[in-house]
Amino acid sequence: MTVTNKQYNERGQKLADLLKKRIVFLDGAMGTMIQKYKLEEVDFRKGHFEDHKKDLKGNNDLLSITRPDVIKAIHKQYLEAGSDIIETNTFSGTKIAQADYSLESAVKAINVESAKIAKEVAIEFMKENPGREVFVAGAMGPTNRTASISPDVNNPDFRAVTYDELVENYYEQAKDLLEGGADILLPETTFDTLNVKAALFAISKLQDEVDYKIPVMISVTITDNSGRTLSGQTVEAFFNSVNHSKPLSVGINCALGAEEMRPYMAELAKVANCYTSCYPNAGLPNPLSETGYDEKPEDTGKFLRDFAEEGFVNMVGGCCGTTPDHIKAVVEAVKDVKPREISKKPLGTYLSGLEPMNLIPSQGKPFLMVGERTNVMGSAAFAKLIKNNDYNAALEVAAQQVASGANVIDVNFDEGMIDGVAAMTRFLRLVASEPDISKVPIMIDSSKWEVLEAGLKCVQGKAIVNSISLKEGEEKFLEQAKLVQRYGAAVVVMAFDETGQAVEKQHKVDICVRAYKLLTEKLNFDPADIIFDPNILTVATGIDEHNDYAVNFFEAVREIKQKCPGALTSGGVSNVSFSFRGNNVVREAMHSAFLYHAIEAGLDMGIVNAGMLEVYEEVNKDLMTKIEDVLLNRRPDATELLVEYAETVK
Ligand code: THG
Repeated sequence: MTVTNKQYNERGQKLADLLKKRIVFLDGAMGTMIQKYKLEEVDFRKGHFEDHKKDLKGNNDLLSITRPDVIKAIHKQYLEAGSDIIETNTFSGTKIAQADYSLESAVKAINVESAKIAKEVAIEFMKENPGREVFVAGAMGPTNRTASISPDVNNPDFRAVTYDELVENYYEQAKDLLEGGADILLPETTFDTLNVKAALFAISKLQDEVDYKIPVMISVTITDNSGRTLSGQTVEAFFNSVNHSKPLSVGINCALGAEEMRPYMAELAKVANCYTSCYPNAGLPNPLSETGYDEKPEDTGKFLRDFAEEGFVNMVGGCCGTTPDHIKAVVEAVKDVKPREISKKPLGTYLSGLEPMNLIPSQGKPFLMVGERTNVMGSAAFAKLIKNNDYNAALEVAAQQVASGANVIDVNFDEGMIDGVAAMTRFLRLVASEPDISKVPIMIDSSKWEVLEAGLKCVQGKAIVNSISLKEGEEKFLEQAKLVQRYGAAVVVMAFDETGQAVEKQHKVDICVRAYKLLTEKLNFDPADIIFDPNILTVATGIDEHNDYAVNFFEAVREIKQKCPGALTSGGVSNVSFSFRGNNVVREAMHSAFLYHAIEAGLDMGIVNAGMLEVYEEVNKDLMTKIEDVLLNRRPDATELLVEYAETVK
């Protein structure tokens, strides 16, 4: 993630200046152009891979090494056609992708050489064309493996690639592209958001190691008219998943022609608070045409002009099937249209599963219900299913929570007999293949950092980490928070500090204010991604010191909302009623009364048993009075009276 205080270097600044002035032009397809050279097996081997055991024809990235003359000529043609940005010939420049050819060893050279030759062409072009500023974008393809989809239908929790492998591959590629001279990094043709999140994680690591701000452009592929990525996300859900990286631009490329992309570009333009890009294919594939695509340059130009006039785009270019003629036509059609104005996103918390889940205060945000039942600590039944390895039935629990109205599901495997990392990984991978569950964001719940991290490596959406705290001091807290930010999640911060769990209102508030300052000042953490949990503790226990526990929570919420602008508050609601275990009538009524007062104080979300909440107004008046006497600590004998009453409604 490039949340950094560093400044762009000279190239990045020039690009930023250009984007303020006008629509910027990308190049067109590399593959289509390579095809025109009618290259043979020898061309792919020339001087470097002569004795390689596998066929190399079609491994286009190698041409940067074996036929740099061809790749340079193509770059040059695009610049002459009017492209401001050319993409390096590195779509498959990862060990994962090169494994198909047993050419993992060529990856470094592919990236460094490709960036070098693109840069050479760009520099030469600028010399010959004073006044033109052109840029090199280091292309980072999606690889040929998906991190959130199983390639084996009979084995839905199998993955052909892990998040860690992707991070390692992308880190290497990004570093080598910069070393070769790329001005921009461009993870593109994203069909699985988890893959691109791994790329963004890698870029964020690299960002720490370079002394300027790296411009990052992200491009997603909307596979068909469902308007979703291959991994099932809508455009807005995707945007919410990647916006933590503070990209220069987010756009759409490949799979569709401009005409089919229109509704998705419209949607993206509406939600993106950064620049937008669009580089469509030359229409839909036509197997009868020579290049596989047959949209005429004028038509691509016409469609993209419409996008420009509608204010959908800041950058346009072409993907599969497009040629320098297409780019020329696009430039001609679009050059005098003013660039899109970046949308101002209202302050809010923007989460996602397959679908977006936005909490926007200025738009009357809803109270978010987080389903509590997929928690081995909170449900004996769920724990039993996990221990018995009955993951199908465990998924059913999650589906029921969502069907009952949970807007998010809390997932927890903290139990001595369960391998938390393995269970979290397996469960979340299975959840990923159930759209009825994975449409909502996930709250990854554990007291163990390694389990939280295992969960973060499985979710393509913008998730919530539950939780971190100051329990082990500031250094650990900030270290974990920085990682949460890099993974692109929101975070629950519990009101714990070095002295333990906060019980009194003032202690709760002080911890949250301290955490807020640390997160926003030291890490530039988005306040809307911070969710404070000031500890819902059990009342009516018979111990006098517990009588103010609910009041302390309500008052802490009220003050935290004031002192930590933009941050949210949450709590585990069912904790409050533990002393009435076994008496669901009293518990459910107590939960609804608790929520009524907590929401009034400003609570934004609660972990609840979705579908098992009494409607406040419908609770028996006598019971409600006794419950509120307890919650609001209105009389010294409140507990006694409620316990007495509870006996009658068991
Ligand atoms: N804050 C945050 N996270 C949390 C909590 C919190 N996560 C866990 C917990 N507290 C919230 N989740 C639950 C889930 C279930 C119950 C309570 C809290 C619960 N379960 C019944 C019981 O134990 O009696 C059900 C028993 C059963 O069905 O077996 O009450 O505070 N950030």
